[in-house]
Amino acid sequence: MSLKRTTPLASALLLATALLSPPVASAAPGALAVPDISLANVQAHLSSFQTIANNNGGNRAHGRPGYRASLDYVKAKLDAVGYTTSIQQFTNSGATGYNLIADWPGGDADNILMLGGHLDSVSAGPGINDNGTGSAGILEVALTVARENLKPQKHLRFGWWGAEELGLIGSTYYVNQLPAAEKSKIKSYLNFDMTGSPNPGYFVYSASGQPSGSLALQQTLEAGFTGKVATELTSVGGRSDHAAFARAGIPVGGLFTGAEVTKTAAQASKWGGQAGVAFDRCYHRACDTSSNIDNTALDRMTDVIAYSLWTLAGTGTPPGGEKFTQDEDLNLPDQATVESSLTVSGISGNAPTALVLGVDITHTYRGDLVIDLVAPDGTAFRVKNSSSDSGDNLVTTYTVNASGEAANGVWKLRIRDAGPQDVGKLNSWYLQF
Ligand code: DPN
Ligand code: ZN
Ligand code: CA
Repeated sequence: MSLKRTTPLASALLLATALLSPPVASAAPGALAVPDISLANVQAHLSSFQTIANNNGGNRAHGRPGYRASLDYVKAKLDAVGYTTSIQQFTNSGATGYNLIADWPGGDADNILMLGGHLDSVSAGPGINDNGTGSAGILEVALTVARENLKPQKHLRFGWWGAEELGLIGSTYYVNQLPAAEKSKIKSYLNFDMTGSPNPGYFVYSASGQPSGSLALQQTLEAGFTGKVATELTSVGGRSDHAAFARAGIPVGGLFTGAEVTKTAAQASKWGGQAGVAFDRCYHRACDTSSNIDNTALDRMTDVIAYSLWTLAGTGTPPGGEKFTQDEDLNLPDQATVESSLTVSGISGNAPTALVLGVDITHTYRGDLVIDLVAPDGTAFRVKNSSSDSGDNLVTTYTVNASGEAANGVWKLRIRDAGPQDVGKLNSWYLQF
């Protein structure tokens, strides 16, 4: 939570403004139909992880043979369908650990969408829900990308992390060894850690629950459940592999079906299952086996992994749209609203469903900022609300469905500083059509 003080008057103003705010923009649905991911195939990966654990002393933990066997299984599947894979080695607690990185050839190398999850279990058990589920889910989504021969606008990368259970070791190693220029190419990271809990909840990582949480990613994930099941936001903080990405300033999001926390009566009436019982009673225990899975949750979660990828990857849209940049510096005074203009010309028709808005803001507390993109006709698209995110600068991109707006004309970035004390400066922003 924020340590900043908000006066009652400021709270009332914030609330009033929130009620009057335009709807928050979300990523546009992909032009291609999102495939239904085969539950049977995901289950087959889980049963392979179970067999690997059975044959290797009952676990798939860092430094144990069951981990490496799990990695070899995933790698072989990806290699067979055309991924470029690499094994990254690190040392922790006197044992060698491994990350598996898989790149789908093609797409914009400067605009990477990355999906990941940890592949290791605790040593107490086979780790089928934690995190065979996320590992198998992103594997089957990656295999579906290959099966459909998807040619997205963005470059797709997948990561299976080692030694998460020892303190997020593998993912932290990966992010820390990346040169700054490589880090900045990763525009979004989505994390999937526990997606088939036996007494499931449907949680989306809250954008305001951690540094670098992305409202656009949160909303895209939420949209994937529309018409299927209600979701709740959860503040996962630094409890899984998105943490290192977030620390590096990369926008993050993710899904979770719950671990040791108990399901409330309200959640049980909404989602079914048992109130007063943990989402996963076998969390970090020997009983986290193939039978410790709710298949409905696993199916829904995996389909939303696919939804997020197909929605965010820019499928079906021609690559390399024209980019317009406003480089003029603009001060962001305390508790004031400012606007910066950008003239767009020479584009025929309307803006795209996935108009990319890039912002580069220096600030001492970015949680203060409320940002709208205003179309030439005055329509405002909210891309960021104020939050308790105490991080400083805001260097990120948002995707706005602006297909109802003429592309040509004067666009504005409207920035309101909604919290006392902290101030900043807009360095630049751009629109890519
Ligand atoms: N990876 C587990 C942990 O670190 O405890 C489970 C978990 C994942 C918990 C995501 C919270 C959020
Ligand atoms: Zn986990
Ligand atoms: Ca302020």
